[in-house]
Amino acid sequence: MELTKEQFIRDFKDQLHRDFIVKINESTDEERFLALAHLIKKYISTPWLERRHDLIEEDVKTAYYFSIEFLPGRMLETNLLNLGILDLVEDAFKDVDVDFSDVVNAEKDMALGNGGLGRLAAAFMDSLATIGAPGFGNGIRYKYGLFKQKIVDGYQIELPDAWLGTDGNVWETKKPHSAVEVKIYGKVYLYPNGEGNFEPFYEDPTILRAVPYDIAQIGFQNGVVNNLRLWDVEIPESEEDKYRTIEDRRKIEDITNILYPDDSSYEGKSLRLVQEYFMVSAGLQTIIKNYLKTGKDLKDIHELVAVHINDTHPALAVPEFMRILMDDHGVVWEDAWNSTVKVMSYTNHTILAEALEKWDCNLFKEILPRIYQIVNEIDSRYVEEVSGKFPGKIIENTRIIRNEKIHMANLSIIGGHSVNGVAKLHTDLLISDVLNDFYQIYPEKFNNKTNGIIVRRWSQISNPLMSAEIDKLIGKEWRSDIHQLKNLEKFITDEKVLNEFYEVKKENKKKLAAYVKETQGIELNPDAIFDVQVKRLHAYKRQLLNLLHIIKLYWDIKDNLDIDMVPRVFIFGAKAAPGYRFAKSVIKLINEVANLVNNDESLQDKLKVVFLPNYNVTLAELIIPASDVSEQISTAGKEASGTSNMKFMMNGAITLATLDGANIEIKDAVGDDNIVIFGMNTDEVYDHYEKHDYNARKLFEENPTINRVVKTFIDGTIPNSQSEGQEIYDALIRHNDEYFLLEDFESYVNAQKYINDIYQDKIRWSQMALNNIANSGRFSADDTIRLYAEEIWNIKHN
Ligand code: H2P
Repeated sequence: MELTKEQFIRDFKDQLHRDFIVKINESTDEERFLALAHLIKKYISTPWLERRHDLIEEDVKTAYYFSIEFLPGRMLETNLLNLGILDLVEDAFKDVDVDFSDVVNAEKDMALGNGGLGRLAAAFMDSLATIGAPGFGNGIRYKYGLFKQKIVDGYQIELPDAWLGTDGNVWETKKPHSAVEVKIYGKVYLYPNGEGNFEPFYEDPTILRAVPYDIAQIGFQNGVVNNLRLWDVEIPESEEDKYRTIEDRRKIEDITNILYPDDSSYEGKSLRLVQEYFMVSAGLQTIIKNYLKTGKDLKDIHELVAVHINDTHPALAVPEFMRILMDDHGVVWEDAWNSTVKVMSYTNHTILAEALEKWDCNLFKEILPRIYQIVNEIDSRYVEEVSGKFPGKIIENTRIIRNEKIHMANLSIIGGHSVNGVAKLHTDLLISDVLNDFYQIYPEKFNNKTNGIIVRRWSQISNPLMSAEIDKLIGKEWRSDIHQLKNLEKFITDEKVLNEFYEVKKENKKKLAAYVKETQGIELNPDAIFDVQVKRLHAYKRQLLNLLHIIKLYWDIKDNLDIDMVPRVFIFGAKAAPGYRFAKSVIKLINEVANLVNNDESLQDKLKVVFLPNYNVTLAELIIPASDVSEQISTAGKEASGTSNMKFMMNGAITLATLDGANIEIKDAVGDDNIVIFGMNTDEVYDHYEKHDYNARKLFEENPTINRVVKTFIDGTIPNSQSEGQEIYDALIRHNDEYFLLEDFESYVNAQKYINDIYQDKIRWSQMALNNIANSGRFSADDTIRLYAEEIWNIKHN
């Protein structure tokens, strides 16, 4: 946008004055942040408004991305960068003597997500706007984001993340006039309406008011502003008499209170299903209402509307779309179904059975009586359509209702025209294994879309030092055309350049070390290798394998205090789901091993272990630029894609990885010499499954290193963790090590030794790092989303 520094300073002072009646030098950082955010909203209000109107008026096909998670983190810098005024504002703040980074730090993380899934959804919002595609988000405005993690005595403690504070989210705009009603519970009766359709009659439903809050999604320096719409629940005025006590009201308000309510109880399960339906119904009603403004026939809606089901949580979009078309607008089943399948598409994000949602029919029927009828009908028509054409077993495996459960992935696949995995290997596994039955029926629906990242955020915003270095070498065009990073390859033998990149990394390490010192009181040596694993804590991601290796190093040093090794700092960041006991035990053990190691002077600082609490997007922005080694060590076949792996490589960390998810594509991008691969591949893992021949106890008994390391969990070496140590020992030995840590252990240790060796050759290491940076452009989410736009949604982009 066109703006001078002087004009900006005037606008900003004005905004502060009007919002808070303060002068700039008396204002707090929070006031400054809020005023700046308000000013940004003012700058974009016209394109934001026009965008919506233009799309409706000009009959432009629009994609709607439905996701139960959106994880943008802080938005200030991204918004300024995308508006093209980040440098200008930083500069202006210097002129008025305000520390810009303090203003940035006044923003709370918007953490309406768990990990990669939600972060990807937020990235796609940015990319959609950046490629100028009409793509809007739909989600839930949770009052509490993902819990805030504290570590007390080594244990994870979960505190509510009241990110909205008392004044709400500064980026959002409440749109009460666009509220819609959503019906749940009650009974439903169908009366034939004489036109081949039914008129439903609802008896005693619970009626919810869904109120949208819109958040602008600003494209990168292109004037486009898309919309992310998050839905909040309220009690409709007409229903107020029904809710006389605070307790009654709370039951309704709870619906949008928290992300992923604990679903171990019936109430928790019900709440989750209500959340899913609430978001989907409110979103779809609005989409259809807007479509009708074009004056076109509803049976052609697929020509202007695409709806994306991000993971199975929004799968109710399929029957809800049918319901609205049929019940509210009288479209007959066949036409409604034809449109629904053309409108819907679905992304699968995991092959883990636990994450493929299934709902108990009784619970489903109770909460969503009309939707249940429709799902039933979809299911029986499906069976009718495929029977005789495919073996009974395949039909049984793919139908929606089976064993009194509703299979949401099956609903998404049958009810849509596209199913995609999120990395090549993952899609191959869906096709060959997990969804093979479906593949036989609908091969044309399957496609791959390897994940991507917002390259601007993970370089220009989070790593300004590296970005400046790149500018010096190849000019600034890479900032808007990431593929130009490839030009860095020219410098791969230039020792001066390599040294400079090494120094940049060291500066970033010092910055992280300062944070660790300040928050944890642990001193880190910036010449040590910073070896990092940050991601959701889950057994398949194998943080425990990392810990086994740390224990091995601990014993190696204790055995030989003169051991020749580059000092190593292991850094972890990970939240464990509140009900996930094993994951919490791993956190406890990492922390206790950290205590043991960090306080043992005999190790002479050769080994340090840091667990950074409350890992989130903001912390990632500090950690990733400071990392030397990127731990991507999941059991082959289990990590659908991974996206932190892409962020690390872009920041010049060397990937230490199994052949899993997008690691394989990173290897293809950088070449075998610039990545360190270890462990079993997917075929070998599957071979164990087939032959049932894995024997962890044997490895434990026959391999002295494994034996010693694993026994460390139960022999008292690690203090204060007897029961957790026993639990981990049991998981590995008594329960036969589900994720093959012990089988991959040797190979992992060797890979780590190799890392230790090459790090000593500074030039070689820096070459590898530079190669990674130069080849990271292919993981841009802008490119990924272009493929979604072209191959799945058929929407236009620039
Ligand atoms: C999940 C997968 C990742 C994938 C991401 C986005 C569910 O994220 O496990 O492999 O990259 O979706 O597609 P996560 O584990 O980080 O919660």
